[in-house]
Amino acid sequence: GQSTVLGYPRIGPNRELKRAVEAYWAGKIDAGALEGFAAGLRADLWRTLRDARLGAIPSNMFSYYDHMLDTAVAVGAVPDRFRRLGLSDLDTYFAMARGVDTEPALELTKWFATNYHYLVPEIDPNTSFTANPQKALREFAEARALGITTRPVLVGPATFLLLSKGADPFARLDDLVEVYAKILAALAEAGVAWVQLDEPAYCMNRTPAQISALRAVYDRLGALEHRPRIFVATYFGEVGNALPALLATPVEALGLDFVAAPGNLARLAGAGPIPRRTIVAGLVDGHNVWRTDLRAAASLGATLNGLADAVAVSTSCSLMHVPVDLDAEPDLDARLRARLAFARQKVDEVVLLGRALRDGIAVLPPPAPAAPAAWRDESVRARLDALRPEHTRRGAYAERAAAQQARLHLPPLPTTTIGSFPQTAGLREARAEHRAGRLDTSAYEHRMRAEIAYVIDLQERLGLDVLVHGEPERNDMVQYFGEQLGGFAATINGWVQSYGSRCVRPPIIYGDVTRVAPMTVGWSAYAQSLTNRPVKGMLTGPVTILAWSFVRNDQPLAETANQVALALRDECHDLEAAGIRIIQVDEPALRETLPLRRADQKAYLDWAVGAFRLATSGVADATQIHTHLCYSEFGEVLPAIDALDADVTSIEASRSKMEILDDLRAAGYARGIGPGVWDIHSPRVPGQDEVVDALDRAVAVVPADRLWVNPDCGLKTRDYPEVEASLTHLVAAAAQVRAG
Ligand code: THG
Ligand code: ZN
Repeated sequence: GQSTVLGYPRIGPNRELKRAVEAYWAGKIDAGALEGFAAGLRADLWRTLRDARLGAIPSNMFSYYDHMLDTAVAVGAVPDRFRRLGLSDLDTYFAMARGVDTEPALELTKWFATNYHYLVPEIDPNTSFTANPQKALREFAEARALGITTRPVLVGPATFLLLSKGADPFARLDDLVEVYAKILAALAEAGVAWVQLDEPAYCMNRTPAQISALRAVYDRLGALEHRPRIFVATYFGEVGNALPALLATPVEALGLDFVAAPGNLARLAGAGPIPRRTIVAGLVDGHNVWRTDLRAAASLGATLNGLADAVAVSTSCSLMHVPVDLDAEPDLDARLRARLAFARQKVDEVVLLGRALRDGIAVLPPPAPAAPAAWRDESVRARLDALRPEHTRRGAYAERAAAQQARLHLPPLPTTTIGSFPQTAGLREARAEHRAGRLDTSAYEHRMRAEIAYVIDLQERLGLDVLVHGEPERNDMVQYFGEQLGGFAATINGWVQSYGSRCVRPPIIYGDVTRVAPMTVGWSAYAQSLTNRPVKGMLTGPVTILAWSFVRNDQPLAETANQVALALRDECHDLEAAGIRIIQVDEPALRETLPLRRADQKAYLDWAVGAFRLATSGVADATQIHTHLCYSEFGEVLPAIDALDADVTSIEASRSKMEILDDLRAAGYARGIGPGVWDIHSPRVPGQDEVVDALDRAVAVVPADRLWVNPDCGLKTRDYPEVEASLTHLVAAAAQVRAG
């Protein structure tokens, strides 16, 4: 039985790569030191995989920043605006990733439905593709020097162009394939026996033209005289019509994800006999942290054995989406640990399954014990069973708006911020000292209250209408709730790459979700006690909490979402009772978990919207519900945004020049809206005139009594001088536009 993985975390067991790359950026180490360090990390990883007895070991999965960017460099797709800088190859690479003073970086966007972000290559009719296989060759040679023969991994040409931007990138496919042909020839020359080309973009709905283009690509590459054997990997969903297209080409191996898409089995069975081809079966979940049901996986493997000449066992996708090693979590509850597998443990599972396919299931260890009964909460389940439509419905918007205005007395074009204020080094240190037990709880609370008082006073001085407490007590908007909710576990070292050197530590939802105690009420009520102006309560919505956590796989996502929603509903009640008049429930991840296949999208949006409404509809008409969305293109989910039924929606808009307002109106949205008028992702302070321009464009579409004035995201990554200057301009601009 063959075994392999589609990829592995490159950050290192203790985020070593982050530290090295950031040290290089800070000028603390030179390029040679960084490269040597990276080579050491790669060598450690290959030895780990070899010692685990993994059958086929991948290479070229290392990246200083992002694998799409690496592929862009491998095919020469470096835009002129970066070439012109005249930097070294390494610095040109980092300039594309991070921008320089004179050139903004490539755009970052979501990698399918994961929490990873890739850099979007810029391709235009003049991009002159060239083959630069040096990175793949170098990694292959490094591993070979250790006695390990590896399989280089590249993003496939069709997916590469489908994920790029520019004037019709896909029209450049024929040119690009010639460059892949050169790369494959160079790899073959160096002794590479197998190459992996990833085509996950074919797990989404594709046009017949895109499907036939895929077939043409692999017919062409398959026909090369000197080439490695080709393994085309698909993952994150069902292959659909791409399956017959790929089976018609000469590629030697095809990867299918049987975790995200059990339907791939029926597809394969329906495809007729599959001679002279290896099916690489994604049986171990690369996108979640649970141990595999090895018996079920082995039995699926046996079924596949009957369908294809050869079957290899693999992960459903790269393991880069899970933390590196469960052994780094000695403090987790033993009953939970027994049910978990991180990347290192998943390699062992793949190896075992490969053995089971060859020698029979007797080699498999016993399954994990059943989940403890204490992880169930009957009262949460009873509440969900008793849910009725009225639990997700509020009064008519017109009446709500009147009741809210009678209580809030807001001017037209009310000004506010999204929630967080700068996370200063002092704040982070206070949180860390408290966690380490060196700062006692009362001293810690004293420190946080002082910060809240400072932020409230600052906002009053700046003249904002609706205030926030600034969230000094929060590390991350999901981690904070995960640490307090029952049924959630936090890791100490469970880092997963989010983008570049940045990582997150998603909590693990393992049991029924309960609100053990109020989570935010103390801080919000304290902030409200300092001012007569309304202070917004700040919560993270159920969809975002799920999207940024590892979720249970033993019940539908919708059920877990509703459990989280009930906890938030109770929190809303307590905030109201504490005198909070406005509650913001953020859903920045609403778009990112949208299923890849259109057929699955409606069901997702129905439960996602339902969970938000369950969380927010328990409040009085006079309590104003806000939501905030960011990080993505909202085109496909505009009707769902309307269906959230929030009284006010703030949304990232400053880069899209307010186009989102027309789009939302066209989708029927007719409640309060706060298009971001300051792009907080850049350190630039917007001038008053600039904000006035944006607002002038906005009032042309939205009546002034429904238009809010706010930045386009939280301010935690900015510093105080920028924030004070920008908010001064924002408040002055609102006053100028109000005065007409
Ligand atoms: N929280 C979570 N997931 C997210 C975001 C978030 N996914 C999408 C988007 N926001 C990703 N953005 C970031 C931004 C910053 C960082 C990570 C993801 C970051 N991380 C620190 C680092 O890597 O140094 C570690 C933070 C920590 O100490 O906890 O800066 O907001 N869940
Ligand atoms: Zn935001």
